[in-house]
Amino acid sequence: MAFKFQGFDFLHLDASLTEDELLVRRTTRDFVDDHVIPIIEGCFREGRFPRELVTQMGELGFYGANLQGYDCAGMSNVEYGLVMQELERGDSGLRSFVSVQSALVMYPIYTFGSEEQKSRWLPALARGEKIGCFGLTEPGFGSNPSGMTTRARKSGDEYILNGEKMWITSATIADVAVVWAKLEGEDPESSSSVRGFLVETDRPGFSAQDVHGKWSLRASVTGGLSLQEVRVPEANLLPGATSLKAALMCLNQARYGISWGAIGAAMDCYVTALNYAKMRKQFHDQPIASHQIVQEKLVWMASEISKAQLLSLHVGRLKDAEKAGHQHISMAKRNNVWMALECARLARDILGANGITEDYPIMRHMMNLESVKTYEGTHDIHTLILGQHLTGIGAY
Ligand code: TGC
Ligand code: FAD
Repeated sequence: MAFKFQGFDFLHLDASLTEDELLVRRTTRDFVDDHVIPIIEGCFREGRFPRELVTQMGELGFYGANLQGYDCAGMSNVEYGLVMQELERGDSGLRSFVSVQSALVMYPIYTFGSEEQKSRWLPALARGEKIGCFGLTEPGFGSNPSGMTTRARKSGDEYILNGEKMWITSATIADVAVVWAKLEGEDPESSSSVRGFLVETDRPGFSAQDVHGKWSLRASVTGGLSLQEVRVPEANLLPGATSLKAALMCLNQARYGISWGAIGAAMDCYVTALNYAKMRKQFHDQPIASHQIVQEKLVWMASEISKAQLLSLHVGRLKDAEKAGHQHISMAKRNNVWMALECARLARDILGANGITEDYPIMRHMMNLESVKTYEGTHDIHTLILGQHLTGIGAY
């Protein structure tokens, strides 16, 4: 019988999940066991995004899962988080694809879009018939998107966009890009000059290029966007996105999902290391799990995973009650990704030489998590966001 992932629930948190939440997790876990695990090491090695899974993930309701209507699954935020957890147990790249489609493309259309934009794009994105990407980062502006140089110029009933975006997930496979740009004629120093646009990727002047040579997120497409005199009709402006704050609100959705996703990768590393430590024998024909230092590493992982589970579940419940602030989400993203990366390193250590091979998922998770630590606000930027919240003093 094929291996079925059992998860890790030291604190009996499953008892506080609803039947629906457990069902969503079971469905996603089965999907990952049956369709992701068998192919993902090969995809990672080949640097290939498993596009063949896109439609099936749409059928399972993964895209825009926590949005209501427009063919979206209407899940709670905790259910959505559990989907992200299970997907990232498979691979951070797959979770990234779903995160971007859901939190960074569908969420802004849902929240800031016109009724016409919602009807046109959301059902097709929910089914995976269309793919979206989110262009905020630029070659010169990553942690500080307010410095963006991409510009939008009003010309009659059109906007003309010029600029470069970099490190964009799904760039070269997207049908539509959510592009953030400053409106000419407004004060470029003010965050209220920022607007969001829906740009169909077949428009003249729009091009996308893959980033090659990544040693992380190899099963995910990452690229640059180039916009040269790209004309979009007025109707492509997201009417509710009237400042940088709108883009930052999208990031909250994605960061929340990442906080859950990181737990999935960490659990996979922990379970792999525990099983290996019980089986691998060194000195006196004893399993390495019998050595105190190995146990200390396993205990660290188990404790930190449990704390991360509590954190994300609580923030999820706050979010469902519309009480989650962006500072809560920053804490969850910062803590859980750091925790997962440390788990990957400890697990790799416990597996000794075997830990560096593709026979185990650990090295792949570790390399992926280096990106996850950087994107959606680096670990240190989240430190500064929290520091500002606690002290009232921005230290960027
Ligand atoms: P600042 O002056 O602090 O804020 C401007 C206004 O926005 C408010 N605000 C937020 N609102 C909602 N959510 C948030 N997270 C918010 N953060 C700030 C703020 O209160 C203010 O409101 P108001 O009413 O006073 O105008 O803005 P700043 O330009 O100084 O920015 C601060 C900073 C550093 C926190 C922000 O720039 C930042 O978060 N930088 C990190 C950039 C980042 O995370 N980029 C991610 C790009 S997308 C990506 O990586 C996708 S990866 C693929 C995947 O998800 O899988
Ligand atoms: P920088 O901002 O140059 O930071 C470099 C280092 O300096 C970091 O350690 C940082 O913490 C530190 N630093 C910066 N400022 C300060 C400060 N004030 N104080 C202390 N330390 C500081 N972006 C998108 O818009 N859409 C996407 O879909 C997307 N997908 C991505 C996919 C991948 C695989 C990756 C790697 C990135 C992706 N990004 C995307 C971009 C990502 O959001 C940025 O990489 C991230 O915001 C950091 O920006 P940067 O890489 O330019 O680093």
